[in-house]
Amino acid sequence: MVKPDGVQRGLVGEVINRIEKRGLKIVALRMNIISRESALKHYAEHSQKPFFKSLVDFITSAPSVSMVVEGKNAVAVMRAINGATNPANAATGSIRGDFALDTGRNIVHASDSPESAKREIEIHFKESEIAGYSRIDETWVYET
Ligand code: IDP
Ligand code: MG
Repeated sequence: MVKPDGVQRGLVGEVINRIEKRGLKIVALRMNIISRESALKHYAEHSQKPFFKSLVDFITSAPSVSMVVEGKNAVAVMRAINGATNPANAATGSIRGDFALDTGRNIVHASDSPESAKREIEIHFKESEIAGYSRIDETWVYET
């Protein structure tokens, strides 16, 4: 997900570019203002944290771009593309390491396990909004 700060800072294309060029496949994509109900579910694991209210307020404050991304080791690779949660610790070359300074304005979200990916996808997308397709470069990305 490109969070509202990423959208406002004109970084949607930059994020998508990095995902596509890595060889991962975007199979669903939407811009919208996330509902409070969805945001509360999405960040439920953080409901007892002191930053929870400001996080939910922020994520619902303006449009964000949600995506479903597939590919080999997609969860681990997406988290590496994004970089560490606190941008001060994020490697240069990652999105947060290149474009962010503050944990509360860290531009992107990615699921932290296949199980959380499944849970989060169900919050944000209907089955019919997810496209199954082959990318023409797949044999050049994956050894078969
Ligand atoms: P992640 O986005 O790298 O998975 P999580 O620990 O799951 O990081 O936290 C979710 C989001 O909550 C972070 O991306 C960040 O925007 C926000 N957050 C996490 N920790 C803090 C904090 O200590 N202060 C303010 N916001 C935080
Ligand atoms: Mg997380």
